[in-house]
Amino acid sequence: MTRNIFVLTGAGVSAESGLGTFRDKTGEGIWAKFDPMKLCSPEGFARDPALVLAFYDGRRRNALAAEPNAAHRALARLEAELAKRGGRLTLVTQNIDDLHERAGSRLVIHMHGELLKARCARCDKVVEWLDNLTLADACPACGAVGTLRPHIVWFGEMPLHMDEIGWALQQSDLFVAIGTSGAVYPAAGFVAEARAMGIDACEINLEAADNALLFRQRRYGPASETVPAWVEDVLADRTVDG
Ligand code: BV8
Repeated sequence: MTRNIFVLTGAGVSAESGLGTFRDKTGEGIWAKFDPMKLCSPEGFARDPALVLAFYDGRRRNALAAEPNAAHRALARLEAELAKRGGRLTLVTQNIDDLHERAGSRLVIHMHGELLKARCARCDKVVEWLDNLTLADACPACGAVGTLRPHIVWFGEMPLHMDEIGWALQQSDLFVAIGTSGAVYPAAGFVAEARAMGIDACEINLEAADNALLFRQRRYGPASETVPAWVEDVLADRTVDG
């Protein structure tokens, strides 16, 4: 029985909840419409903070209006069931929505930050933020005005919780990537790190990701179907051959 499972999720797990992905083949992805360097980088924020804040305001509203789907719920169930059996699910997400939490997952590591939080550039405090975020807003912790930014990791910035992630990966006996294109590092490199440590790897995606060849097990289809089926197989101990 696989007991310590490390799951990395990407935008594909939230796609059926109506939240956009970034790079899908149809060319409809977020980065096909918007320039990531203008909207998802510290340089872009310095150049035009109002534009970046408005971009994330729209995504925050969408995330708050979205509902978790069967894939989110299946991962919450897996976490609870593994804990009952003395195992552990480490859920690391590249996503900035809170759908994993709203589906019932208790331990979610947001390596690219969280849309529903803001961070003060003056006192570095992270605060919950559910409304639009503007330069006129004051930091609830230190009172400074105009120093709040989304608590999100932009390109060129250090992802969060990397030490905890590295430790959890080393302790796992299965690495599973769900709904991610394998295009953004260092997350895209986790599978190579797992394989180098002799940890088995499984890809669950709509279609093969850029780094698909590194996965021994592969399951393709919409996450709302493939993830619940995979969780059933894990809990019934039927996943040895992928
Ligand atoms: C950093 C912010 C230094 C929030 C994002 C090598 C090593 C290290 C860094 C680099 C490197 N090479 C290049 C870099 C720099 C850069 C990078 O990787 N650039 C890429 C473009 C080449 N990386 C960075 O800058 C990172 N920081 O490197 O710091 C460092 C170095 C080493 C160690 C530590 C630190 C910071 C990266 C974070 C940037 N922030 N987002 C936001 O606005 O959302 S990244 C952006 O892409 C997204 O936010 C998302 O988090 C991320 C990954 O995208 P995916 O989640 O995979 O989404 P995508 O659309 O691409 O794919 C969706 C998948 O779902 C597809 O496969 C699709 O088929 C599938 N799908 C669709 N529908 C469904 C489905 N699957 C199932 N069911 C469905 N229904």
